[in-house]
Amino acid sequence: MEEQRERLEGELLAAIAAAADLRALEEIRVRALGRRGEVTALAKAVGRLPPEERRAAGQAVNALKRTVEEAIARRRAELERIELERRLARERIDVTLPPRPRPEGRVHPVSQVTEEIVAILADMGFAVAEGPDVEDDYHNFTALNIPPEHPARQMQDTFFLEAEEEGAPLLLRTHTSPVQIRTMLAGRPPFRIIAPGRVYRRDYDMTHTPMFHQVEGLLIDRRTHMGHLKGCLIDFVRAFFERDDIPVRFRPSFFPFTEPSAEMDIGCRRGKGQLVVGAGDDWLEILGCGMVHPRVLEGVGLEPDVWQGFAFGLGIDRLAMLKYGIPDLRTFFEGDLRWLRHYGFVPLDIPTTYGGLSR
Ligand code: 2NL
Repeated sequence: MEEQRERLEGELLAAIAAAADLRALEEIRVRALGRRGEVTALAKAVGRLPPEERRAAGQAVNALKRTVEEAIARRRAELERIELERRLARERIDVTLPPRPRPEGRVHPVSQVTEEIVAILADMGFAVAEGPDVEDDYHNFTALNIPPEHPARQMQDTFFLEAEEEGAPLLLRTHTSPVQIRTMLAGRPPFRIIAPGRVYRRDYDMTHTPMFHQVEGLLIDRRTHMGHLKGCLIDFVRAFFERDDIPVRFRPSFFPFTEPSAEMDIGCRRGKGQLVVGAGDDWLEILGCGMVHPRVLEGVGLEPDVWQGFAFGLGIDRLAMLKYGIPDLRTFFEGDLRWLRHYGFVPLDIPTTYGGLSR
């Protein structure tokens, strides 16, 4: 039996040393120390020896078991270390490699400029209001004191939908004023709202597209006067063009829904087919405005002796062309990705409250 033990020890230690990986080592462990393992069998055989031999033989088999267990534990630690080193070598990454380019969209100049305008006016306390693009005659015209014979109502300006029933056909809104009418009809004064959105007119050339974008503002409160209108709009254009020395002037004008009405110009310089805003001895019209007409106030149930207000309207697309030097309005809506890559903005370039960009 002693002979058998020595042979087994030699074989097992050699096999353990030669085990190439953890799985091979585990197989050896089961073959030696498992329930039907060779060392286990030897231990069982001790019980069948004559009593005087058992003690020495038992101690020898126990010693063999310990020797084999220790050899397996050492080999396991060694194999684990080798495996770890192999993985560290194999999985090494080169942190100096350039990142993979990710496809990234651009923000359309109209969206960018809308966000800039909204950010400035929201800072002054205006809330954004929205409404439907498909409107009716009352909200788009009548409530705004636009009489039936007014040229703005006629076929060449307005897109009318095919009438489904008798009566006035629905139409595509020609300005965002109906949003403000709806807001005033639904709520109670004071009001301080802006309505950005798409508007539609039958027109198409270098500077007109049948769909374009507008922001209108409306403020209704007690004892509101033209000084409030001027202060608000001067602050607005200076924040928008990011120049606080920009020259401004108000010229008398006419809109059916305001009285008095005005147009606001900013200083500019023209020459060699280019236009520089914010300086020079020439003027550029940028928005229309006025004090809300008493008939408009009465129409939405407000008493003109108690509540007054001012309103303004501006074209977003034209302001985008001016601020970012885009020459042809028609290119805005062609959906050309090369155009968008050139004129578009990096996402998350959020306008700040003072009118600039965050970078
Ligand atoms: C322009 C002129 C303007 C308004 C829009 C308005 C709205 C209500 C009542 C009174 Cl609900 N007025 N809006 C007022 C003055 C001018 O727009 O040239 N826009 C491009």
